[in-house]
Amino acid sequence: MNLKVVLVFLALSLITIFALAYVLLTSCGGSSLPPRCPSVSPRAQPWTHPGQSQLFADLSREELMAVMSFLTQKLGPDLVDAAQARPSDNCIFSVELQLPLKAAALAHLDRGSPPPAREALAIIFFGGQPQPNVTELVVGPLPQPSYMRDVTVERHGGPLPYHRRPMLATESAQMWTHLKEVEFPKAPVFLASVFNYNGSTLAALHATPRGLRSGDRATWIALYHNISGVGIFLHPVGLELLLDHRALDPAHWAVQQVFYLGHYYADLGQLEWEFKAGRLDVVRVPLPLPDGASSLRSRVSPGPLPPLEFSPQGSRYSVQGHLVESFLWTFTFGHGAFSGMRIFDVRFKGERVAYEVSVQECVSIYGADSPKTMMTRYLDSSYGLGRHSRGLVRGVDCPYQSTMVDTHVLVGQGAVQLLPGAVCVFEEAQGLPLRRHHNQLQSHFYGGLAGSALVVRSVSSVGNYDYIWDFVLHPNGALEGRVHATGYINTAFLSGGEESLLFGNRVGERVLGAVHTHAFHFKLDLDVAGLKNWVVAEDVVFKPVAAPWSPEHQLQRPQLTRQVLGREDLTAFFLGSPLPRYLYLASNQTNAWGHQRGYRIQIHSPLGIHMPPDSTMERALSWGRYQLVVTRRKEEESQSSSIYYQNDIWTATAAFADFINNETLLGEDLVAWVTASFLHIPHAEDVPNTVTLGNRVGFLLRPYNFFDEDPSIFSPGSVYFEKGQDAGLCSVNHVACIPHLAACVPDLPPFSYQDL
Ligand SMILES: [Cu+2]
Repeated sequence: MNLKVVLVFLALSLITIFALAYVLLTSCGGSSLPPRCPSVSPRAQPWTHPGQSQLFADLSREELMAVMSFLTQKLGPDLVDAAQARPSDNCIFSVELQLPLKAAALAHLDRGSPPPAREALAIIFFGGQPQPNVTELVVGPLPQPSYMRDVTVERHGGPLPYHRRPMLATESAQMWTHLKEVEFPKAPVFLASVFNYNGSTLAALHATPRGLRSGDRATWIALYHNISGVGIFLHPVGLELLLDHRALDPAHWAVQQVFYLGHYYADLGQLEWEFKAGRLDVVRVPLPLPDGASSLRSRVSPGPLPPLEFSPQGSRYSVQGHLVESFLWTFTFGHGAFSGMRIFDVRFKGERVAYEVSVQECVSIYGADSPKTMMTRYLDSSYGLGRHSRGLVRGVDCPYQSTMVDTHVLVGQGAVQLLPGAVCVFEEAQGLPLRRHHNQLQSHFYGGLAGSALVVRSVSSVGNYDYIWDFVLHPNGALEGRVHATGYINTAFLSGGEESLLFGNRVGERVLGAVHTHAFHFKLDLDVAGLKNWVVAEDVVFKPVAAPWSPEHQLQRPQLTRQVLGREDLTAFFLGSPLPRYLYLASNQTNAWGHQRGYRIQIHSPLGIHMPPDSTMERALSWGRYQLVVTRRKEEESQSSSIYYQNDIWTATAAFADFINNETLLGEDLVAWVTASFLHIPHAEDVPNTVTLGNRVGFLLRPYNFFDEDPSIFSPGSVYFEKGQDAGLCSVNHVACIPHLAACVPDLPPFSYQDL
């Protein structure tokens, strides 16, 4: 053996020793830690399939920018960025997706026709024209627009007068400037000594509508103490001003009246004068403390972590662009910038159940003894339910491992705004069996399925309130829509009289939690086994019957009533009128048992008056008259509310009530419209925030003879074992595998947040 061979042999031995030592060391280290679970927090993937339908996806940043540059070119050089626009300027107020016509969308989805042109709807404020107006333009085709079409008259029956326009941030800022620079200097002593006003410690909240008749733009503005880090909503100081801001030149704006502690004054100058003369009763309101009752800062140090949900074997859904797919469901989600959350082309096991399920409007109506609060009827679509969908917080707003999806909006400013993490998609473990049975009669067995559902969620933070919108898809084919209200309540100054308590509870030293209603309107464009559907109502009546085997005895026997509701007037169920306990949309297809395949509509909403019919504002909110209406679907009846109603609530140009004109519903494409609402009498426990628990309403769409049996029996998570079997064996009972399959460390994404 020569030296060369010995050296090679030695070198190989050393390498082997090091390799063995490395393997031993790493495997020891590895055995002390369970392995990482497969990646279980799918990131939203971009749209990559060129053939895949993108019909309902919100406009991308690139598309929004393309529309902006096209319009900027077409509409001329005097366009101003909406973020800087004065009322007398021309500006592009908003750009969002123009939904395709349903016939064209279905031709593409179901029959392979080319997709309809992707289009945008742009709303233009023409404050600089001789006849100031709002104009709606459809712009297309995207991504390279070449045409625009004025749709204002076809949609609104005529031109849109300028006073109906939603507020720009600049107008609101200019109103505050007017108060600070023109009005407040009239009462420096009063403001400083009664409210500790130092130039920054007051902030404004507006009542809407802005006036008492069409054409008005005069807003009651209430003042609240403003301290950094604390919601202003719980700190009214009792002073309210009525500012007329109808003139396009802010130099002509003027405060018309001032309200303080139950009395009305011409302006702040009069208050100052009476205060200095010692003739004014005042209530001095100290500045709130940064960590006082209205603060959301934690009052204790963090304790052990709450329970955490995770999917040990990886997620059971995927998100690509706006398309969500699970082993049972597929749908596309989106946001109307104003109307809010919506889902389209919802399919269970490949079969379409709904074409569109969407939020339409979110209203709250207030009462109190101050002018600002008694005037308030917020129509939140005007502010923008989609536009105000702000970043969700992992682990609080959505389960920690949710898929967070960014959206883009273009409203009230010329630049595209990114809303990071505005939507989350997750699978919700419900902690409740969807079904179970423990059998003890004759044979002994157990069968069950843990409840879990696929959820898409966004939260609209509109002013004081936060509305949590969920569409929830269950493994038995049921589809749920629900909204929870949380956030700060709106309050009024408690002026002291017993009468104040007619309008709510006292929730602070001088704070009235003002009574209000929350009402939500949903559109359910169901396609139950095809487009041709019927409305069927079923219930039960008790009929006396002589017992056949003993005719001298009478039984009260329940029997079914079944009625096809063939016209719109029969399917408009007023609030408070009894709704058939079973109401469903049926197809002319039948299931294996010969029954019409159907989907049942259940509404979860307490009953109560919405708005008296003789109110001049009622027509604009006429959807709230009804718990449920089924109408024939029409493109020109695509939305039940309008962003122009908030600032002209007396002129409902396309009132929902007019959709109901007794048309036939037999074998037509049908839309169900659902109102869900609740009364809120704020109480001590609404401070600092209203809790979601109990403040939830919504609807449920459930299969009714749609299938031949409960489809959840095919769920891969079903559990069955019987007497004599060892339920602890993984081969017998899937749940017994959990300690092995889930013996891994959750692969949690790092926490980040970019929306403050
Ligand atoms: Cu409330």
